[in-house]
Amino acid sequence: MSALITGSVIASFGRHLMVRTAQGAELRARPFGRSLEVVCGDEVRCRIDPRHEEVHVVEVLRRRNALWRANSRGGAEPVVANLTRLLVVLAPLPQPDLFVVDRYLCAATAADVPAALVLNKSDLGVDPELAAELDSYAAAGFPCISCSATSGAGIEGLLAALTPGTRAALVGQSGVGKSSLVRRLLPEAGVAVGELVREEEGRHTTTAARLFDLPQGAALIDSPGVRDFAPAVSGLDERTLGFPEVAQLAAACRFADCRHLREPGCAVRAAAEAGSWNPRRYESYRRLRRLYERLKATRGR
Ligand SMILES: Nc1nc2c(ncn2[C@@H]2O[C@H](COP(=O)(O)OP(=O)(O)O)[C@@H](O)[C@H]2O)c(=O)[nH]1
Ligand SMILES: [Mg+2]
Ligand SMILES: [Zn+2]
Repeated sequence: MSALITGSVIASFGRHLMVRTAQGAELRARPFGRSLEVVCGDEVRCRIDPRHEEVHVVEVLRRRNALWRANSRGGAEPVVANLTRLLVVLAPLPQPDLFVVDRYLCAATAADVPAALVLNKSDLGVDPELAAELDSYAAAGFPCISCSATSGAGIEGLLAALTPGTRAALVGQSGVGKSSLVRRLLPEAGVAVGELVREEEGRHTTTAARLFDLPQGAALIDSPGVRDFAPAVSGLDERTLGFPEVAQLAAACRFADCRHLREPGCAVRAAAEAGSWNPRRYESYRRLRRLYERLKATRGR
């Protein structure tokens, strides 16, 4: 017989995991069985097989929450678990895809995790158009921390958000500076996932994330850059899809089941047309609505 131990998953790359035990040992592990989905941030129970020197995760303890994304079949896949905050990172360069930002925010709302934006590379300057978009986000309840991993400007604002006990995940497009921010906050961090990556060579993997403990008692999860992201259908509020502005405006729609597209008397569409709600955010809502209906249909098949 082998012992069962509990630990935290501090790195995940596909089915390659790093588990930290309560004693602080870091063990390479794999999920036991095909159906067990384990992600960075999970609390797990492991079985150590001393003969084969293998560690198997046999159980994922109940998650407080998780960021769920939709896969191509319309199903839900966890990305990271047990967060207290989602930080969606963007930068003047690469050109921000705000529709991706929006969809991350919707996933955070679905998970009931407070989200904020981090505008990195502030040293490159922020054009008025992007500044106006950031104002819209702030009005919707998503404040923005502006900083530069390179120059260090504004880093104290990011640190202030990482109070003791916080567990925040950095997500966003590749190249926005997520890993650079971790390195700025924790210069000795390096790229510890490298080891896990090599083993997986030649295989298709979709998940890689790494948790770092910060000296002030917060933890930061760095995640791989994405080109696109869609929140899982199952967790989204059918009415609002996770847009706080829709939640607020929809009270004045003529129909209780308004989808805020072509319906007569739609207060959401009216607000976007009048410009009292950012029309780009409304367009984002419409796109997510189309995706939502498509994924739901796929899932139902
Ligand atoms: N100008 C500028 N470049 C940055 C800043 N932060 C990161 N970069 C650069 O952006 C590129 C991508 O950074 P990286 O941390 O790998 O992005 P990630 O894909 O989001 O993890 C690198 O070439 C960094 O040197 C910043 O604050 N200002
Ligand atoms: Mg990175
Ligand atoms: Zn409506």
